[in-house]
Amino acid sequence: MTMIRIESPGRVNLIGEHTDYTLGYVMPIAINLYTILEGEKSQDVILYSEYFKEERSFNLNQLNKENTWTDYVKGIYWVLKEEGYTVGGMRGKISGNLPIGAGLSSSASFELAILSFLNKAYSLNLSRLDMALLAKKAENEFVGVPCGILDQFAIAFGKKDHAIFLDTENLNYEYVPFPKDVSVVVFYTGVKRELASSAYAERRRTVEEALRILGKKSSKEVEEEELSKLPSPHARYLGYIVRENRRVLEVRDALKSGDIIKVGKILTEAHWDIAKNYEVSCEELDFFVKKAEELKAYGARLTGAGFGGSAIAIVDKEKAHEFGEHILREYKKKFPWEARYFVVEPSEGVK
Ligand code: GAF
Repeated sequence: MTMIRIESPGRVNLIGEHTDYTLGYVMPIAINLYTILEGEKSQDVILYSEYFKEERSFNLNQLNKENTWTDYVKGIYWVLKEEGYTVGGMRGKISGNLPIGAGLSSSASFELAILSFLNKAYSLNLSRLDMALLAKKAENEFVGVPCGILDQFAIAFGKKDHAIFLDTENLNYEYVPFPKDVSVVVFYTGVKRELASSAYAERRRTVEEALRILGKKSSKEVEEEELSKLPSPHARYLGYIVRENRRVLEVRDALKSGDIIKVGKILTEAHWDIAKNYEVSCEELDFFVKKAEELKAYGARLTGAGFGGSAIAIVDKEKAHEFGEHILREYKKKFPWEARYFVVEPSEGVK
C-alpha cells in the first residue's frame, strides 16, 4: 500500500488578535514547526502518537468524544460524514516538532494533517478553503471550541516568505512579502492555555453582544465614536478590536513599503492595548514584551488567544538566537515554567 506523508505547520499571528470572531482582519503566517503524519489507508483508524507515546484506535462507527487527542481525528471524520463525504480508515504515526498546547495552533495543525491525509488517500478533491472550513467546523461543533477561522486558514494557506492578509468576513486574502533580513522569534512561556477556557468564550459572547447592540455584522463597520453607546465592558472590548482592525491594515501597508520599524512599533502598541483593554495577557507575556523592548527588538506582542501560550518578537536575523537565549535566561530567573524559544520563518501551508 502507498504511504502518505503530510507536513502540517503551526501558525503565528503577526497582528489582528481576537478579531476573527467579529469578522475583522487578521495577518498570520504559517511557521516551520510541523505536525507530521505518516500513514496508509486501513479499515479502522489506528494511530500512534509519538508525543503521547501511545497507540489509540477506533472504528468509523465509534465517533463518540473521549476527551483525548483522538477527538481531533474523530472530529474530522465526523465533519466529513456530516458533509456527505465517504472515507475509510487509516493507520499511521503522528510526530513532529510543533509544541503542543503552546498557542501555536497545534490542534488546528493536527486536524489539517488528518484532513489532508484523507483528502489524498481517498481522492476527496477538497480545496485548501474547503479544508480550512471543514477543520473549523470540526473544532467548533465536535471538539467544542468556539474559535474563528484564523488558525485553520493560516495552516491551509501559508506561503513561504509571506504573511497572509485576510478579511475573515468574505475570506478574501492577499499575500504580503515578509522581509528576509528579519526573523520572528517565538517565545513559549511554558504556561499552557486552554482555548476551551471560559475567558475566550466570554470575550466572544461580549463582543458579539456589542455588535448586536450596534446593529453591525462585522467589527470593520464600527466607528470609534459609536462605542459610547455601549455598556461596560463591551465598549472597551470592542474598542480594542476596532483599533486592532485598523492596525492590521497599517501593518499590511508598512510591510508593503518595507518599513519594518513601523511594523514593529504597531505590534508593540497592539500588545499593550490587548493587555490593558482586552485583558487576555498575563505577567509572563508582558515580561517577554518588556524585555524585547529593552533589547530594542523592532516589536513584540502576544500571539494567538493569550492567557499564557506564546509571544513573538521581530528582530534582525543575525541577532535572533542571541535575543532568544538572553530573554530565556532572564525569564528563568523569574518564572519556574519550562519556557522555550524558536526562530521561525513564514512557511508553506499543509502539504
Ligand atoms: C485562537 C482562535 F482559535 C482563533 O480563532 C483566534 O480567535 C485567536 O485565538 C485569537 O486571535 O487561536
